[in-house]
Amino acid sequence: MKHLILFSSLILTVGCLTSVMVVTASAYEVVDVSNAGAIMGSVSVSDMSLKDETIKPHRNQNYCGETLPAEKYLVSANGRLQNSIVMIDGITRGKPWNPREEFAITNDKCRFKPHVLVAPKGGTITLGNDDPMLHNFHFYRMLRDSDLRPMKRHLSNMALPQQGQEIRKKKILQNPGLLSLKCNAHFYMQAWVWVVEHPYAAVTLANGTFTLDGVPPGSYKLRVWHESAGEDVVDVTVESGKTASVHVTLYGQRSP
Ligand SMILES: [Cu+2]
Repeated sequence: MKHLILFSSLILTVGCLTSVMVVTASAYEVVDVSNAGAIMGSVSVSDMSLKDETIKPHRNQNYCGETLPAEKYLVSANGRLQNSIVMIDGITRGKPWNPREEFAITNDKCRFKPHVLVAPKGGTITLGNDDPMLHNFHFYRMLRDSDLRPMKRHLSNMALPQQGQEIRKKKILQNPGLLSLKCNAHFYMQAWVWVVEHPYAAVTLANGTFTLDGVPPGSYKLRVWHESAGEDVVDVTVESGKTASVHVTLYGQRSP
């Protein structure tokens, strides 16, 4: 693969596991950004023939439908990718943000909504079930083994058997990095949460575009990740009062 990816600026090795954690030298600091610039752009996939999978649920079809979109490849007509995560790696100073922000993920007709989320370390996430059937929220922390092969480790598992049920959780967002969310009752249900330590992260829209504003002038590494199309890191320079344009093409498969 073009880019052998390290998820973080510093890899922590614990035993034989390499943890997917971004470690910064200090906590995020809010500074004056009156001289800020912005980064705007898009994420594309190189192989425009890639199509999303269609899932045939093995249970609860009467409520959830005979078929469901896997949402693994949501590609616009011009090859741009929805649900890519774009973030500045390792930035420690910048615009105000609220790390105590609250987020929600719900079950809706056997799909997690939203499918991809960025959320601040230290925030609170509300897990909800809108369906009249049991779902569970099984979070895994995404890791690399000693050969940098992807693997995952159980983080938390909560069952929500009743429609309308909600659970507020802080523990889920305690550490930075990528989380995978599965439902054990419906094998195809999948969502992703990237826990971040700064406000410079976004999920691409249906047209594959993103905007990061209020960025202090400087040179940065911009990380782009997509669950099926892989990952890349590109250089970007932000100048005061200007918008840097970044267009990233991913190569249609997950990074090694
Ligand atoms: Cu489920």
